[in-house]
Amino acid sequence: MILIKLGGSIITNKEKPLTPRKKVIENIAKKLKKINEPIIVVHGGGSYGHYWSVKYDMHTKPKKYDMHGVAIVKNSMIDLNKIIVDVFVKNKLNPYSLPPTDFMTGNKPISKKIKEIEKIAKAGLIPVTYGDALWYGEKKTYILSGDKIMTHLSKILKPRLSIFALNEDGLYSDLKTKELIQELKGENPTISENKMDVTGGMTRKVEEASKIAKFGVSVFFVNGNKPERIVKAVKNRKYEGTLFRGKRNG
Ligand code: IP8
Repeated sequence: MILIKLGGSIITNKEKPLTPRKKVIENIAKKLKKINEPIIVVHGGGSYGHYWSVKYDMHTKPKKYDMHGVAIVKNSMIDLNKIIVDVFVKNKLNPYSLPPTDFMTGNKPISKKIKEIEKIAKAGLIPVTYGDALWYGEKKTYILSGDKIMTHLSKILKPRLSIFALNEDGLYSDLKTKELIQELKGENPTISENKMDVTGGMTRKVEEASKIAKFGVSVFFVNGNKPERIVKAVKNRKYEGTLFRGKRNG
């Protein structure tokens, strides 16, 4: 079982509201066809969900946000999910769209439902879920990041690998020279911040990747613009990206 998160900055143009990067999604779909293992796909919000979350001042903390904002964010994520699922179908993949309401209650994952997602993947469908605006309870809602979903799924399903497809080659030790960190062994890199992500951009990804590695699951950060790198990572070929090696005892 392989988990793949398609970051919002890879599937959309983050500079331009509501702009999908269809060609990139298509290139990724073509490469996913080469993976002969069950996969689950999670995608981010990019210039869909994040654009509206910023406009309506919605964040990951459960609060009484503007309900119209909730409706609009949710609707925009359905639109983006539909674009991805359409591209997958056109490329002869078998996506099975699942909003996170299917396996989350409040901010907790429902273990039984998540185990069912694994069965769906093993039967030959590709469950596709995404970061979303979610009901929390007591008139509160919150933004659930796709990165957090990766952590929930990794904890319960212990996939062979969790991959984050980014708009970068991986993590850089130096932003100017773009020198790539090939492997992280528990140390926490310093990340420069990104302003438009309500869920925390790269900092959040590194945080979730470190948690996932602690469950004993290896995590790869790879460049989604070069989707053959996803296939290489899966097939244990020489990888290009950043590896967080899975460790059971911290
Ligand atoms: O881009 C957040 O998902 P992420 C989705 O994976 C929304 O953090 C609705 C902003």
